Amino acid sequence: MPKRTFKVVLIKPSHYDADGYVIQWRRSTIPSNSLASIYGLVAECADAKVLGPDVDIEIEAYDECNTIVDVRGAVRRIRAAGGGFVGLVGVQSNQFPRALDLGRQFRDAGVTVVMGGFHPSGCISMLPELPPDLKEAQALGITLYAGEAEGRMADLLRDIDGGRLKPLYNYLSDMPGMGAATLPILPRHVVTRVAGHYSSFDAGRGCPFQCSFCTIINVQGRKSRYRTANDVEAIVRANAAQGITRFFVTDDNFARNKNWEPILDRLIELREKAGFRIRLMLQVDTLCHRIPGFIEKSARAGCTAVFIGLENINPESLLGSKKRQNKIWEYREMLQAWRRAKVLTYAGYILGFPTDTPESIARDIEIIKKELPIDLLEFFLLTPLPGSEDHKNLHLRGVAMDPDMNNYDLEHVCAAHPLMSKEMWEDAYNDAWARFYSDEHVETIMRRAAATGINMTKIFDAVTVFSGAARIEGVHPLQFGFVRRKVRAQRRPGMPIVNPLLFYPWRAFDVLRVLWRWWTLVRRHRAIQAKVAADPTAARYMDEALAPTAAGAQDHFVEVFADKIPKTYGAPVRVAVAAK
Ligand code: B12
Ligand code: SF4
Repeated sequence: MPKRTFKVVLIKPSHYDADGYVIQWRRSTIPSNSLASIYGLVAECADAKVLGPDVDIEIEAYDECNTIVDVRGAVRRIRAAGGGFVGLVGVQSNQFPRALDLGRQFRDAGVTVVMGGFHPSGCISMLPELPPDLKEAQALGITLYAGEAEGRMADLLRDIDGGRLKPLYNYLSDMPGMGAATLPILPRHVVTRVAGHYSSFDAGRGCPFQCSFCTIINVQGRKSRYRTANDVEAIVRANAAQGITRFFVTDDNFARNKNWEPILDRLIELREKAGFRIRLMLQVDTLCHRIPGFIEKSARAGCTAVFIGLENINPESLLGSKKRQNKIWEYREMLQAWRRAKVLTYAGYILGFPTDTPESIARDIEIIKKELPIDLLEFFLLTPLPGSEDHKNLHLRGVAMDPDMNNYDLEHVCAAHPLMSKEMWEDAYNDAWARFYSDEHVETIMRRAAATGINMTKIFDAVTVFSGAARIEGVHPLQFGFVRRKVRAQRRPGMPIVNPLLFYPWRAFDVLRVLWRWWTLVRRHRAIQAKVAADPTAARYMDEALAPTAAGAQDHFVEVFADKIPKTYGAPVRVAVAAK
């Protein structure tokens, strides 16, 4: 039987900056796990010859954050193969407009397009009907895929190949088990476009908590679904075979993965007995330090950095968003526990809860700087993300929200605030970055690192990126990369393609301006690092954040917020007394 090829082109779209250029870099800093998941699923179908013994399934994978997508080339290759499709992968709300623009170009060329990810899934899971933007996608002939694709990819490929593709696939009410789920994987040439050659996997999905700003629980559910230790080992071995041993574990809350211990034990075994040089970045909640052995085993398994959903220090804000599990009186102890394990802490901090004002935000950040031993703090604007309870409630009440999904990147104000105007809120966001990453506080961060044995090169790199990403590049550190690219012709539709004679001089100036600002920032941070290194007393540095809490004593900031902590809430007695 003559062979034929079915070409699958997977694209993880990026989104547009304020000038309408796609946010992309020579090297991105964080891998796309959605891309790895879908690649793994299609690769499995290719190996299993699900379209028949005579059909070779060929896959290309592109993360637009680190690769310029050649639409015409992809169309040519699909046509030359005689069949195939484009998968727009892991499309978040902020990436939806870009995904739609890419999808439109492929549809204009008559290519089949399927789009999945949190925007379609979140909207379909929470809203009474499809929002206009998803209807627009369908009108272009783009198929929407809501829910998870594990165990279902072969059916989709057969539908496409057999000309039976439906406009919508909705599996939201049927979450696949993760026990023997297909493993996420990307070929080495895709992984190496991420700085540090990090790959990723999700060791589980689902989170038991109920934060009202969160989309995850409504898309992936509140029940912990998890991979086995054997499967995690297989992921590590498959990557290690291509020379990749660094992983971002994308579980939103690895501490609530019911299988965390067997997984960590297996990784420890691979590191300590089989010599794998595994490095992990984990995401955890603020109660993880209470789980016996969790932090110690994470560190032994190779965890060098941890993202913590701190979100806020004001209990009123935390309660208002149903983040009841965050106990502020335990923050310092939890952060110190990670520090003892020599793991870098990144904490997410949300600005714009209903009682926030520019003054209260500034006050709270100063408190954090002084009292909490956080290495990197990253700021987000409270945003009604499609798929969250907050978004659903505003939508049902008919409250105005920004109609441009490109702005739902947690860096733009998308809805009104009761106490701050849009400008005040934006200023408070910009001020937060400047305030936390002031030279004075960068010195404190470095002194704390030197005194507690945290790797100084890592702290220098991380602090410099976090300090400069928002302020110099105008993007959140989670979207940051090295060497920004702006393609003249890839501008957001509706914005003019600039004449080359104007574009290239502007771009040259833009590059030089940004380089100069990075150069001055790096020099300042180098000088601070040298000052700390030259200080003979550096190892003995101590401050309020590093000091152990005396028995029965309460952190100053906990006393400040004592009246905001409900008496039934499990806070130590002193706080309740102070609240009277
Ligand atoms: C890892 C992660 C990142 C990583 C990598 C991105 C990625 N998608 O891999 C980084 C750090 C880059 C990132 C950045 C951001 N993120 Co993020 N991220 C995540 C996280 C924790 C895991 C993503 C993941 O791998 N999920 C597992 C995969 C397998 O699930 P999935 O993408 O839904 O894919 C499945 C299905 O949707 C479907 N599917 C998906 N695509 C396709 C395509 C086809 C063809 C088919 C058939 C099926 C299909 O099948 C897949 C397998 O089952 C999620 C939360 C979560 N639990 O998912 C947040 C999440 C996706 N991020 C979110 C946000 C807001 C952001 C940022 C804007 C935050 C910021 N200020 O920086 C930026 C966006 C910038 C950018 N350029 O990506 C939101 C998105 C919500 C929304 N409505 O848009 C989420 C849901 C978290 C939240 N706060 O609620 N993120
Ligand atoms: S703890 Fe994190 S993942 Fe869980 S509901 Fe809250 S924000 Fe979502």
